[in-house]
Amino acid sequence: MRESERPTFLTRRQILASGVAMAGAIPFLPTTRAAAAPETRAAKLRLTAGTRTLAVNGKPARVFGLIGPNGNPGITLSAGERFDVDLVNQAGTSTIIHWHGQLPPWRQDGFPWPQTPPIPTGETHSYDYAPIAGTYWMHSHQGMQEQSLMTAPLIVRSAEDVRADRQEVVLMLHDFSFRTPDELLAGLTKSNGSQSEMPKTGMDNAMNMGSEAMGAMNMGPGMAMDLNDIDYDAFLANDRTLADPEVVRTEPGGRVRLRLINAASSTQFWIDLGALSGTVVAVDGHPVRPVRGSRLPLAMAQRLDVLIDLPGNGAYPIFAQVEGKPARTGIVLAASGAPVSRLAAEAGENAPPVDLSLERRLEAAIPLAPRAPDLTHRVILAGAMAPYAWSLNGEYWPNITPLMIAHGQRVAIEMVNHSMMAHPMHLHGHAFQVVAINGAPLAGAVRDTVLVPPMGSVTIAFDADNPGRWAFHCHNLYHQITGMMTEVRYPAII
Ligand SMILES: [Cu+2]
Repeated sequence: MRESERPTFLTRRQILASGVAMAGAIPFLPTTRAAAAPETRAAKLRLTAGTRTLAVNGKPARVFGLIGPNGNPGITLSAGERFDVDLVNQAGTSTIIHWHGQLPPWRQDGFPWPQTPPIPTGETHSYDYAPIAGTYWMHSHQGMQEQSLMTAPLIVRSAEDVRADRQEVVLMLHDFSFRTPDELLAGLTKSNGSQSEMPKTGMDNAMNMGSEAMGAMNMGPGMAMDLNDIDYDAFLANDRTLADPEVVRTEPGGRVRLRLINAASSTQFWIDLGALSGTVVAVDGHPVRPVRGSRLPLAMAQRLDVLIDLPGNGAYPIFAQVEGKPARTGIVLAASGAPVSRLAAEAGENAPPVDLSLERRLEAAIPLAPRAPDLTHRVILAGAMAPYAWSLNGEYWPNITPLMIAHGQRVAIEMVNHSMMAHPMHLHGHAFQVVAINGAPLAGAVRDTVLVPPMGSVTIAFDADNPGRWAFHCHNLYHQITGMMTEVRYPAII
């Protein structure tokens, strides 16, 4: 029997009785102390896993949360600061938090291996490692808590960020349902064929698309891409919908570094800068050669750092539109005093499927040293909507055969997608470089999550420099939970 992964809902009356305001996100901890400057801080940073109440579509929703030392979601570290954190579990259930994209020793990675079990409620677990700078995030790796918003930004500022003196704006995306994750999963896995309530649409969702993914969709009779397994109730940007978006007041000069994080469990977005254009300078925290753009695909778990110089003292919405749908969410960048007009919750047309159009243009600012792989693992990605199950090399987690690698090796993993869904594949504990798409070599981005399109292939390479047990999985939570996860393991782990 699966433990319910969602805190129980409060009724509107209970919310009112509790005195909780109905608008916006309510951190569950009072702000009792400000974060001290790192050089004077004696104690570890405190991160609390707990529950909180959001207002979504005018209704209260009880969700999880990760609240940092200053009362806001997540953690922002100063340049050079260690990740020296006490994680306090006040969630009322056991949890374990993964520092997505960071490269700690494997026992601090926040994955529920037998050697590193989840933290029981009421207990505290300590972490201490040297973080890598960039836009990262944290999320539960326990059950499906991630869908119930046990997620938060993890921002590690660099000395260069400090020198650049740009206004830093974090935009974190979620998909939200009033149904529990268990209910959502049951809707996908019920095997009696009555999946009609699910928006599994193939060509329906794929209308009006001009992207390269059209090629994959025209593969023959009966073969259509699948998008958006779940019919969500809302899409959130910094915990809010477009009906009541966050308005970030921009500083004079309007020089912004936008840190975009797709923390959604099963949704991919197109970032739409509207009238603005921006310069992508990092993906998944790792710098790339600058690329200009105004519509940018963002697969699940990926991040983008975009520099934007606002052209005037106006108000500029930053949209994130769901692939295959008109639905969108977002925030507004607005100069002090600039009026903010109401924004339509839907775009005029469906967004195309998220694709590799940006990925092909990316080049790592700091690529891997040239070297032929010592070892290449080939991994077949497979599965289907009915029955709903997803596999790697025909195996379903936890019944898997680890991919063995050895310290010092240059390792390549060729991921070949035999399914009609795209899979955002994430490797723990290592940053990899994208070195081929559909067999064509490229010197692509260094990152931690890459999308493997339907019937396509992507090859990644990395240096095996972090011995341990590491999860390697699709970051669509429903694919992962139904099997699409394996282990990359070094021998002789202690
Ligand atoms: Cu997947």
